[in-house]
Amino acid sequence: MGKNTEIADIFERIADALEFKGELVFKVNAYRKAARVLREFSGDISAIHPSEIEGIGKGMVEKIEEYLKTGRIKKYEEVIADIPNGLLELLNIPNLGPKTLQLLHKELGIKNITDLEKVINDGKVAALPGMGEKKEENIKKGILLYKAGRARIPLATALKVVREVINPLFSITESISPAGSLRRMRETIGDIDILATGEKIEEIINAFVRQPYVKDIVAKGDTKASVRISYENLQVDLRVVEKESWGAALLYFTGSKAHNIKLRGLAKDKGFKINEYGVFKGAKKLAGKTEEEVYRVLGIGWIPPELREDRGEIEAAIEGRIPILIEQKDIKGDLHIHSNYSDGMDDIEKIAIAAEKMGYEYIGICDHSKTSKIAGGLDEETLKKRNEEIDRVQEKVKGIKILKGMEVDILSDGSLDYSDSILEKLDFVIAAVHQGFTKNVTERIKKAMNNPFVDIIAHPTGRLLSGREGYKINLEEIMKYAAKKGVALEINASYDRLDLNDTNIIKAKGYGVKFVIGTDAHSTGMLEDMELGVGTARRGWLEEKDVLNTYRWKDVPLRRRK
Ligand code: DGT
Ligand code: CA
Ligand code: CA
Repeated sequence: MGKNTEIADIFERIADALEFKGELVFKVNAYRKAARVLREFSGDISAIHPSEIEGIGKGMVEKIEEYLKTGRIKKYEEVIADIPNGLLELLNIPNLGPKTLQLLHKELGIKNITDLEKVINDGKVAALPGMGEKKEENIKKGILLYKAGRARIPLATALKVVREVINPLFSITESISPAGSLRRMRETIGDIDILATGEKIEEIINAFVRQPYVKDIVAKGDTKASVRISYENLQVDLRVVEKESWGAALLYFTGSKAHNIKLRGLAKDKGFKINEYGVFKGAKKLAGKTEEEVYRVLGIGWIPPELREDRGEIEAAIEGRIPILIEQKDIKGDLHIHSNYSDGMDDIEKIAIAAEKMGYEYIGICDHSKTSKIAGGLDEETLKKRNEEIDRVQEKVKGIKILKGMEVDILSDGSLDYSDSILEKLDFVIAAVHQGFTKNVTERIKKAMNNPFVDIIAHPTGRLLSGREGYKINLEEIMKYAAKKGVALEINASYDRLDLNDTNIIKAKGYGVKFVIGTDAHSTGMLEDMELGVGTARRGWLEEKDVLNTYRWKDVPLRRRK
């Protein structure tokens, strides 16, 4: 929401426009990279000289200065001058690249999604040179994914926003908390719900709607308000409730709806009534001040929000078997971090220092292997150099153990991208599918698991929240095989992945699978995605012992140690 994000957005749009126009890849990427650096940068960009930010080139510095001075970037206005409004937005549709978009625009005159849907339904796209039925079908699928994705925002974005909204209200409220799907840590969020309590209700509501990032006030009453904020046009709802009903209201507005309905049934069986004000027997209020109190009068213990999906949690609570869920503080290390030896932005020393500050005991530097050329994959020679660099940094940074890992490609025949003699020497290996998403993927992953030096399978389904369906696989077969071979499955915590997701984690745990939560960080800022992975693991009912990177390094039960 700050200037950094505004400039990053413009840089992204310049990159889209250049790509649409068929500009050289390195020029396009320069803007994308600068956008990424700006998003990661946590300071106030107007307070420093932009050239002080690492990774921002001279040309970009000039454009940032221009924006800070004039509020615009001329280059942006130039490149979009001859592109119709809204056309570039279509580049967010999966399976629709800039070249195809250019073709559809030129030949069929499409300017927006409605045009696009129409020409597809009329079969005009398949008839274009170089297109065909299959490509048309893929774009059609992409539109569906795009529409489904647009309606909801990623958890990571919602968490960032809710913190900015809540922080300025802390001092004037007695309690304030996210509610709804955000508190339950769902992977995507429809709208953001916030609940507060405090003496000065009017002051709280007024402070909320007067925040600088509020674009529109959608509704404003005595105890609640809804606003649209400038960031991604999101809607945020705030309700202020009486102290006496804080727990009942928090429970009600956290949901899920299915969980609430089950609870209502439980209350009814006892002859009680439950609503957002409390639990009542006739006119007598039995509970409402805290969530614990509400659950207690219903005869059960407190249920963590991440479990409240009516997936058996109420039955489990009745029988006293709600698990003690894994927490962020249980995590002893992050085993999936890319350094600048492959496609990460930061050097090993910077990563080690950042991770040490987070309180980790160890980290696994995990770069791409040689076949992943676009991702800067390491050949054997470079891998050797990187490992020597790790030894050098380890001499300097002593408070954290730096492990030599690799994210090794599973090739089209299921073999691995390095020989066993190299894999054996690494501290651990994560195997990953990065190409051939539809070709024999189940068999390839199983074959990779036959290699005794494969400890972990990365992002097992390959789906992206922003709209990529993932590999064509039989996931259950992979889960069973992983359990049999003692290979851990990753919970990739990267904001766009969350893979495995909650429901797959529950299934995998049922087969006896163990897990590793890794951020797949490509910069030190992204190490914080661990929170998303832990939230997802909690939604998957995982306990500390289910997750290998909660162990001290010497005790981590890696497959190669068995
Ligand atoms: P979202 O926003 O689509 O990601 O999902 P939620 O779960 O945040 O849903 P939302 O914002 O519509 O409502 C927030 C909570 O309020 C929801 O989780 C449960 C509660 N709630 C809303 N409507 C109803 C309802 O009709 N009955 C009951 N029992 N609870 C409701
Ligand atoms: Ca909501
Ligand atoms: Ca809502």
